[in-house]
Amino acid sequence: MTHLNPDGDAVGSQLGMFLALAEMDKTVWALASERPPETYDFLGAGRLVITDPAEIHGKPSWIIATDSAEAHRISGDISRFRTDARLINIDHHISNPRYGDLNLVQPDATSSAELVLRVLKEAGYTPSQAVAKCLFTGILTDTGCFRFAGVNSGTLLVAAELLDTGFDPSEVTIPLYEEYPLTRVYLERIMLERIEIHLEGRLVMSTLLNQDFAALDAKLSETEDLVNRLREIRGVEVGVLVTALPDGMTRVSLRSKGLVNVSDIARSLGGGGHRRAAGIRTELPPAKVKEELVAAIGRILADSPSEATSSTYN
Ligand SMILES: [Mn+2]
Repeated sequence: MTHLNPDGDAVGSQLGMFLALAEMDKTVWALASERPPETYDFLGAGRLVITDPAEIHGKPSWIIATDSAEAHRISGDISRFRTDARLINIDHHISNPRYGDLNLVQPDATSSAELVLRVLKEAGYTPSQAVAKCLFTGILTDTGCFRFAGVNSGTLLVAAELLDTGFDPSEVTIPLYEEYPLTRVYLERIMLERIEIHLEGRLVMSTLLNQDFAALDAKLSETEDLVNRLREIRGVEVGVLVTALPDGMTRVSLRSKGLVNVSDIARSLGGGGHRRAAGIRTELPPAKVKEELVAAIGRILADSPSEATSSTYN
């Protein structure tokens, strides 16, 4: 299992664990409420993900959730198995309440994929190329290709170990970063056009509306990591992308350079995540969410004035 609206680490961790267990001759299913986004078709194994729990025969004795910060964020209906199976929670979100019967929650790991590899190795498993590609995908996407805070020599050593299985890394990097669909570029253009500068340039927000996706025939999954473009602006402490979803809910993606702990802010509005990357799904309308965020982030930044804010923006 992994989380709803899966990102690269979610898909990579789930498929990596799934393929490895299959290679170890375990009876295993990969279940989710939806197939992984097309972006990850290059991993191949995505087509093995089932969406109907009725396809699972017998009584699984274990459920493994990877990269899911909370039990209710797990994608796919596990309720019918929950009484017989024990739940293993493998994750690196600091907000994870350790909802499993067994928990491997390590907030200092830069990806869940790294933790999946650690568990598999403990079990005596040596990664195949197929599994290594899945886990490498998780590491690349959750570290912004080794750029984000938290990356250390350990991260690179894990990546090196995966590459030593012999796959060509361009099989991962090209589909992930060199082949964006045009619709994503258009979404990015809309996001950039709608930039709102707050708190003297230290908070940048933008909004995508349901109509934008309809007009472009774009998918929500195509916005993955677009919000990073907002954080990477000089002087910005927090970048926020607010997306109005078709079901009337509002999705908020927050990225921080580190001064503001966006995991705390997300939690105060019913979400969760990491210090520098967090998300919220809320019933509040976009305008209201933005108002709350300006207030909350403004309170934090008021305590840490920056010298650089006086003249850059007005
Ligand atoms: Mn992750």
